[in-house]
Amino acid sequence: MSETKMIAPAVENVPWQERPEGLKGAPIWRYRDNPIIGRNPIENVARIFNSAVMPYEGKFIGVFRGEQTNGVPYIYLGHSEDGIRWTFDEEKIPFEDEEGRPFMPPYAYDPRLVKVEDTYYIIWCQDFYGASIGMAKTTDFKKFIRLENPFIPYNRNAVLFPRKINGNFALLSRPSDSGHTPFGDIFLSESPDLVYWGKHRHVMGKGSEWWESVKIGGGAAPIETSEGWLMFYHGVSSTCNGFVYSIGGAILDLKQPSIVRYRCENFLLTPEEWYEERGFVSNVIFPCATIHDPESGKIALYYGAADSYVGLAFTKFDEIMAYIKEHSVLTKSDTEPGRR
Ligand code: BMA
Repeated sequence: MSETKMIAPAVENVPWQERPEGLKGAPIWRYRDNPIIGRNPIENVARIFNSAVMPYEGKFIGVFRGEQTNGVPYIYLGHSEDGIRWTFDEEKIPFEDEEGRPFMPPYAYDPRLVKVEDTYYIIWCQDFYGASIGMAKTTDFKKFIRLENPFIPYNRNAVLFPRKINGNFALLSRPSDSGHTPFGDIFLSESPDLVYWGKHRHVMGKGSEWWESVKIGGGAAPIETSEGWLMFYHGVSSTCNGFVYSIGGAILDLKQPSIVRYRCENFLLTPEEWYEERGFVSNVIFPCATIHDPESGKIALYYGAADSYVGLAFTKFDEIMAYIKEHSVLTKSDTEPGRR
């Protein structure tokens, strides 16, 4: 066993399948019966993808991007006994504002779900005179209180760290434009109260390797380890048939996460299966959450596939850390604190 430790609450029932024989490349493998969520999962929702899940009261809970039959995405709550078979509420999440009035953004997509101290936070992309980050909190998954938007437009792909760092909440985000952004780096912002955000830092830019040469964006909430924050993110390359989204891995400095300690030059997973290569937007895999256990080292990674399905993949903590470190290539901007 390596000396590196995962620092997280124990989750004994992480969804799991053993590594298949003959696996090549990065030590990460797909669930054999993927996709775990197929088309038309509930009335008026054509596709669920790019969604985030968490352990909750011995079972699992999640926030799901449901593309309604009118094409507009919104966020739905889902429940699961085993993290694999999910049932969904038929109604959209009923957010309210801090004064108790109902709040329903015109659209909401790519939700993440992160527990910080005793509160669960949902972070997503919504309209704020352009695409921007929305945020809400809940303690019981019944009452959802929408918070101030952290940033002005345009920004997508935000995810909180699962604990405060140096006394502040820490949020990764990807400034963008209002379209299918052909650029994008990951930034870090801090807040003492989730209202005022600052101390913005550049974390990492698009990669020098071709699979992430157009843009990158945050994915699952970073996992704390004794060697830094393990981050699964997405990287995009451009082809004559459009963008291809793959999953990458990096390890950020524990105390100053705007410094990248290790960044894997190879993708960890790239579209290969029918449900990743064929769909509403083909050749997209988009990580949004992990369920992980420090005792067993099991990590289950949830990702959207082809903007149509949810896929599940597995890896072992020691193996993925070793692979990222062994194949790490850092650029100058990775190793800077990211303040100019
Ligand atoms: C990005 C986001 C994601 C989506 C991806 C591929 O810009 O909108 O929700 O999965 O494009 O279409």
